[in-house]
Amino acid sequence: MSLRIKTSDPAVKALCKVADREDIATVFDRYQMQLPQCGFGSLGLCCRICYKGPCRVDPFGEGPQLGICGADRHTIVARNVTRMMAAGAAAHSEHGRHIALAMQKVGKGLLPAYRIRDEDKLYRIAELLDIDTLGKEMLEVAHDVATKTLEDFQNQDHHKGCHWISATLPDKRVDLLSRLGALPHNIDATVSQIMARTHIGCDAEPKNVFLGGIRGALADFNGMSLATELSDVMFGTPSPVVTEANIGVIDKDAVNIAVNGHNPLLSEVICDIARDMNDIAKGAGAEKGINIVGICCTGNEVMMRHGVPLATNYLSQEMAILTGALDAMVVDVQCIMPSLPQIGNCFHTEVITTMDENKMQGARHISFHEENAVETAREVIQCAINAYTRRDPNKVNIPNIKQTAVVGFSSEAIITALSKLDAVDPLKPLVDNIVNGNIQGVALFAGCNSTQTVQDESYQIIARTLAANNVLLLATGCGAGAFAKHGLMNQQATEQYAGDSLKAVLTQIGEAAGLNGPLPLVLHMGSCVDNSRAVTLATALANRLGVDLCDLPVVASAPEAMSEKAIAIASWGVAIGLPTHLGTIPQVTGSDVVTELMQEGAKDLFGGYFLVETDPKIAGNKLVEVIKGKRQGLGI
Ligand code: NFS
Ligand code: SF4
Repeated sequence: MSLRIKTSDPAVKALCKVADREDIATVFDRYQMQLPQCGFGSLGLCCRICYKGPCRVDPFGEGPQLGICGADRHTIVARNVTRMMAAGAAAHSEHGRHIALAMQKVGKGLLPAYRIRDEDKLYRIAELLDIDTLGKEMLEVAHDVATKTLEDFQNQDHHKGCHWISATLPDKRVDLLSRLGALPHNIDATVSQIMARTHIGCDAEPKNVFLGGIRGALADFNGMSLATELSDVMFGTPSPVVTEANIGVIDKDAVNIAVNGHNPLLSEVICDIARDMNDIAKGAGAEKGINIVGICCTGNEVMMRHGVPLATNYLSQEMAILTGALDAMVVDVQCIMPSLPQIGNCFHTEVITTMDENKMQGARHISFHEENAVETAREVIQCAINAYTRRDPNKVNIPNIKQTAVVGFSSEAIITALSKLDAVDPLKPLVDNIVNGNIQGVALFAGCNSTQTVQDESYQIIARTLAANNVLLLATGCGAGAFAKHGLMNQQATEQYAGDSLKAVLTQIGEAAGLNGPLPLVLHMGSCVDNSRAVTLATALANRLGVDLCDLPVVASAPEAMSEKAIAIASWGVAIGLPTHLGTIPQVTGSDVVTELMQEGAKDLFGGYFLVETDPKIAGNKLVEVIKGKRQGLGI
């Protein structure tokens, strides 16, 4: 079994045994059934853009070299990867739009389930977006901030860029992107344009197609920035909180509800209402009342804001049901496995979809709208309590595996911690330690889990290599989940793995911030949309040093990139100037033109580039070298 189950997570290994015993197929079994995976698809050489196809280009040069319409390998590969960037941008930006529209309604007093929880941040954003606040009520300001944000979905003037990109990236970078024609003027229009230009018989010049894709990736960045920032205003800006992660957070004596997906609009209200309904759960026999646990990015959202424990990350979401003690899994949007309802059927677990545009066969659907948020949350929780009464104690098997995780390091939280060292100039201690080399550089881990690798393994190996070399580590998304589950987001990990000078700095900041010890080895910045938090920090550093982002000793790594969203994130990472490691091979290698464009070509244009390396040990060392090179460039 160990060969078949591609994971490094002991809890997942334990639960796969249950799946075997009960003859339940999991993601790992379905992966095996797909082998060998199609070579044309893996290289990006299969085109299904029109019904004359599918067309495939022979990678060895022996069979056909052109699709029926005449498209060659470079056009086909460029169109495929560019469409992925657009899909990623659409996904993040839909999430952002949903939050912005909700905030607009909050501003009008129309959504009693929500309020403005971080007024300071609201006013800071208003200033950033150039919104006049004089003489306005707070709710009016919220309405105006949301309305101006929504202009990023509506502006038709090509000469005006999106507000959030201009507000978050260094001016130097915005100028460069503008000169390259890579700045989106409108998220929706950019996504539409990519779909249009990659239709049969349109843009067939691979570089032009790819650069159009980069504009889509920057639209993705804009969408996630606004999602992150407005979420903080409505739900609170994260600050450090101690919690636990991995499957052992499911409690046999409680009604267990997992929130899975991405958008905090529903999960926030579920957390609120669960407190009120605890007694009902106890009345149904659950000694400890209601236990909310998180999965994927919704998990990250509620973990960083409320300390809700994280059950698991993307690849192992099915495992939560296999414990036999999960009473309901409530999902919203994105990265939710369609297999969940079938696995739920083998147990008593209710799998509940909530978004009208995201349903699953076999799941119960309870339609969520911000206007009925409280009623929906009550119905969902009641459903879980009812399911609890049907739980079969003989089927309960919760591996007692969990780790302490200190999470919630928003850029504001990091600055607050630093201000304990220098209240007047909080960035100074960080800048000084980077300049003097105590901190060699910064690495942001982002992205998913994938069956192409061993779940969570590369994250740990690369992080340990970087930490030993005194690189400060940040993480989001399922990468953050991996670190939390494997005990790399706590103080012991800093003691164990950080290089001496990094340890000294983390200890100094942690002690000053009242943590009685160092900061955790990996700082949890949140969900995938929260990658923008890392950019905020990097921009502050760049501005402080008077350089552009591509000059900083800052790298990104997505060891298990999988989703279209991850492709979009990695692509804007490159576009804003970051060397960006991918641990899975992108489906572009069928075209040397596109492959070159993503590496040397991108480096010439943006300063950032893709670094593809599947071996985590080598990847870690390469990233250390990249950081050293950047330091040399800065003369530090
Ligand atoms: Ni990001 Fe979050 Fe996870 Fe990948 Fe999916 S949950 S938005 S896409 S799999 S990190
Ligand atoms: Fe084939 Fe061209 Fe149609 Fe693609 S767009 S499927 S290459 S004919």
